[in-house]
Amino acid sequence: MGIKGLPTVLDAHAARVSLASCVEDGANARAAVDAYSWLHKGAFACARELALGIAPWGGRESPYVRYCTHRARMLRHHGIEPVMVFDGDALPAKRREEGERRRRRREALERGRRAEAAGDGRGATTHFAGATDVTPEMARELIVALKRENFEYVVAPYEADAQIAHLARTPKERGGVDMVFTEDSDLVAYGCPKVMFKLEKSGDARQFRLEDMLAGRLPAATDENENENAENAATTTATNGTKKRSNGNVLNFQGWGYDLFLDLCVFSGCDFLSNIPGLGIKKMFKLLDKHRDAQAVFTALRADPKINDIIPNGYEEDWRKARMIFKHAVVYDRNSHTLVNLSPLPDEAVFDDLDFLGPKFDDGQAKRIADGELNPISREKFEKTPPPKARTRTIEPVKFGGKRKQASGGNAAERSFMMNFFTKAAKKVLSPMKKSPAKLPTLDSDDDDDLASVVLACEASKRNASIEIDLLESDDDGCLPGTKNAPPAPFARIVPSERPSLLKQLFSPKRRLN
Ligand code: D5M
Ligand code: MN
Repeated sequence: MGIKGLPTVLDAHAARVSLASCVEDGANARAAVDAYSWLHKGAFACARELALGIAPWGGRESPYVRYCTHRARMLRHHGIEPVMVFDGDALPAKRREEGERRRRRREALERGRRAEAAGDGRGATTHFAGATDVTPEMARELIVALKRENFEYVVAPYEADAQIAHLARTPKERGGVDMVFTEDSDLVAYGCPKVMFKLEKSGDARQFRLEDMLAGRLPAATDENENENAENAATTTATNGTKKRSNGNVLNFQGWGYDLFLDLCVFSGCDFLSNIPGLGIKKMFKLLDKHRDAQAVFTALRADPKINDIIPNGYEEDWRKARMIFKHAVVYDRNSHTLVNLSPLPDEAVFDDLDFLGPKFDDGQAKRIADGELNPISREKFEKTPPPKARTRTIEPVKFGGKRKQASGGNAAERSFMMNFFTKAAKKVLSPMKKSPAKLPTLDSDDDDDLASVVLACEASKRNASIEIDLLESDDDGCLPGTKNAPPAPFARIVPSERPSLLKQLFSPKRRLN
């Protein structure tokens, strides 16, 4: 997934921000969300149920739908209107990658089943997480839920990444967006100017700006960023003007343009083309930084007999095609209701057949796909999904980190933990509707897709321990109907029979601070 080695490079150029702080001009911010990246996160936590084909949530909203709608509401709460963007059909160039992913999922499922049969709950859950697949039917379930709350969405004809890049290039008054939420480094390769990674339930995320990276600017040093980027200190200049020491781990893109950066992405290895064996992002960065021209780099590589021998047949042509996908993939334009290229094709036709960009098809059909009416792969009408059963409790308005500003001291992870604790504690007092026994504030990982918590949940269910469901700081009592005392529960955490002190939990050295 994504560009090989790029996430580490980007992370050094990203800064931790709160959602509240990244809304410029006060209001009306819009963000495209890579819906499958959220669906994957939501699905991880019920990976075992999905793998075994069981759905303890019955006819009610699934955990992955609830995960996504909760996050969408969180963005809306902070003044960022999300546009959920779904993947469509696979591009021909991605078939190899998709086949590889299918094989890995099948193997993980097999290993999970074996572990389950051997009574290894922890191992099984880990493997099942690796087997998690998100299907168009799951996406459709989410679309139905999004419609109910008037969230915008669009299903791409092909890659959601290109569709998101299209939204990022569209003027806001015509439905464009200011930023993008994803976990996929491809979005940067597609040229999205502002990409938010690692959105946490606290409302913090890691913000990356392409323009800053290409200007050789690092985000301003704060305690948090210092910690997070410590290993990546570099010769780049921080936005606050301070020089950073180089240890060679940060790539300084000063003087690079987007086109050269895209050359690097394609050379480094992407979903459409593997890298030349032995030549990863750092080596290719050095070569491109020296020659500043992809053709000159090809010439240099071919001039070395050892490298020349290992360059796969047809590599240059495949490289050009892969690069063209990032610039000219076929996307759906919601204004003209037609399929268009992400950016206009060059005047002189480079290839006779441009189907590798995504074969164009009937605009009317593309619209019905975009609207979530047709399955984007089979192009058949989706079966009607029955509405989820009504909840039994009054839904309280969701509060997202409402007390955040009052927090002081500690780093963001500690603060967000404390905020989670306080919002939960406050909910307990303010919510007389709650029938469940008072809950122990659990140690929330900032990263709620943390596999460890999934493993923990599975362990709990195996041991028939009592389970506290921590479904994304859910908007009702957090329990999936019918799951009280009933394992296995998605997003569950163990409520230990012996309550460790809160302070002990908070300052435990085992607690990972992001
Ligand atoms: O991936 C589509 C989206 O789905 C992208 O946001 C990443 C996410 N994805 C895909 N596979 C996985 C796994 N195995 N884990 C977590 N997230 C995943 P794309 O690479 O664009 O096809
Ligand atoms: Mn991608």
